Amino acid sequence: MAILKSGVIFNGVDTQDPNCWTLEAYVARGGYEGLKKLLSTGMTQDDVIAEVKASGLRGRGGAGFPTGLKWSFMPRSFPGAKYVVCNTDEGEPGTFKDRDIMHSNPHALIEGMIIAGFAMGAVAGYNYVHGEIFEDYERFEVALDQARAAGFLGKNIMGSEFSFELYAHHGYGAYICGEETALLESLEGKKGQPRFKPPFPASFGLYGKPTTINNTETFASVPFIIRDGASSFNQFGLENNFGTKLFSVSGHVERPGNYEVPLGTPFSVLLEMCGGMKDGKKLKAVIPGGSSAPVIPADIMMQTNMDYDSIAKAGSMLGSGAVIVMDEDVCMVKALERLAYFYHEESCGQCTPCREGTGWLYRIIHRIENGEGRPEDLDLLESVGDQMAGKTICALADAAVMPVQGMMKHFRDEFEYHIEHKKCKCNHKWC
Ligand code: L3W
Ligand code: SF4
Repeated sequence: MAILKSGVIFNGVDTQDPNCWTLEAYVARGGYEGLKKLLSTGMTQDDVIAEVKASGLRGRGGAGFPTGLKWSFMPRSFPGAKYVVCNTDEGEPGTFKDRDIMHSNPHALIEGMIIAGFAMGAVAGYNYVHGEIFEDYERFEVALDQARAAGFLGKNIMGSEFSFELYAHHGYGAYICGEETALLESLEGKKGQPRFKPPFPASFGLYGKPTTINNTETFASVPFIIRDGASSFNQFGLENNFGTKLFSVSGHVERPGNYEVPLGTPFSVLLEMCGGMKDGKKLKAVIPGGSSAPVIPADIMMQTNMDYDSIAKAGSMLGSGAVIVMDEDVCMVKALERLAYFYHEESCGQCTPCREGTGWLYRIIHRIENGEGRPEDLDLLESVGDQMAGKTICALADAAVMPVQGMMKHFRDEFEYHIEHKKCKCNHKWC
């Protein structure tokens, strides 16, 4: 898997070295210097949060919420336990960056969580790992042991007054457990179903205590910010979109993989880094931020930069940074059928519009794909989507509707062709 050795998270990491993930290798490239700095220079909780705020780091799990602001929501003088939780429930179709962080640089995540624990006065942290990630979960456990043995975790960390423990928790592979409150339910040993928000986890989180949940990539960016300062982080990216971002590029490119580039990098440059289009085919469209993000046609995408604001302007979202590249041979009806099936399968079922709506979306698209579509089906898709979006407990229903809306906006003609001719416009032998 290709990872650029530059930027914030993979800076200096030789991913070809089988020992690049060890404590020794991490320390040799400046690891745990951020933690040492804050403990030895007398930085306060407010100082750390101010530095993270100044960096402009935004949540890398999908929503892009400002990290420093989220940390500042945690009550200061709460009498009981507070927690930090890492969301490594990486399950969004197209996303495979967080497991790579655990694979090649797990101590960056551990150090980031320790710093977060310090900043928010948490007694413990939990890393919730997707149930289908096995080897990297085990590696993370070993990295935790290494950090503990070196005195970076546990009581009186590095001889200071600060104590913090960190645990890994293996999920069972349900996509919905990547939704932060479903994750908390699952961590508590219950069925992983989202809670109503508010209250947000900052006031009512794990075991009802104040909790901050961030994505793996978000935590792994923090050691760099504390060690080198917010201004160093600001050298990457642009206003409102600072830092580097890991993009999981999949689909029809020559070299799929994770690429860490500054936010604001033109998509055309990212595509070039991936070796261009596979077999010299033409680019048809791109899903720029994981399966929930609306598709963007090639002509718009080639003019778009990879940052939160530019992708939003192009009518989609950066999400978790999963870039799905589709060539001229892709049948959009088939592609959407696959996505609709995923959301139907993964709905937790507690809200009627999502439980029933995801099923209806799938069944309508499935019959169009199978040459049994009716002329009124496209309006029906729209109307089902309208009954779902914004009407449920969590964002999964919206996530199921957005890809449909994107396809209808840009590739409606392919769906109309399927309905009228009862077959695919592209006429490929596999359609
Ligand atoms: C306190 C307030 N806290 C917001 C917190 C909130 C959450 C964060 C963002 O994610 C995205 C979606 C997909 N007081 C607060 C507050 N917060 N207001 O800020 O919250 P929100 O509601 O904007 O977003 P969200 O529901 O947490 C939705 C993406 O997540 N997604 C899939 C992601 C998949 C992966 C993966 O597989 N690796 O990350 C699916 O929905 O992009 O936009 O922490 O508590 N007033
Ligand atoms: Fe469950 Fe869907 Fe409701 Fe989310 S929107 S809580 S996944 S039924």
